[in-house]
Amino acid sequence: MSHLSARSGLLATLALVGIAACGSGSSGGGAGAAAGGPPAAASSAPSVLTVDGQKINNRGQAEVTERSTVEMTAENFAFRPSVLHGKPGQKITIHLRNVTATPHNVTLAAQKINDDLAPDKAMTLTVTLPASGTLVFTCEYHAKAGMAGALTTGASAPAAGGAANPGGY
Ligand SMILES: [Cu+2]
Repeated sequence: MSHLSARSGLLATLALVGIAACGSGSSGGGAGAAAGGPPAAASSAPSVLTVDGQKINNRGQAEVTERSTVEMTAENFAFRPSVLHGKPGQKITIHLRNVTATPHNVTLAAQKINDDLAPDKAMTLTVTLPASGTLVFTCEYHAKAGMAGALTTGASAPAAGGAANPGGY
């Protein structure tokens, strides 16, 4: 994957694609942050972002400008939330929990991050938001399946471009 450079093209492609992997198997686990109410059953198709050629299964955006830490879960096959938006150059510590029975990974080559995450384990990693534009991270095992996320700054919030993200996270 050589497309990890910071760019501002996250809005370039916002496509709605049905994801076959969304079956009845994921119990959600009660990870806490999603206490907003039951998800709309049929009305909201999952959205998929594409940044620098990397497909991102979009499970919502978190605003982290006023925060130093954020909770994130690794699912099959997405990070939730998928997009972290904050200040240019801001450091943010991610508490990432793998809520699946599948090994996952976080790779952010530009920041020399390549960490595996075993099933039902959690880890902490600190990333730096880009000076401008958008930086993509992936699970190296499932990147082709769209298991990826983005760090973004500035006024162009990637998930806000279309009405494609009802309810958010
Ligand atoms: Cu994965």
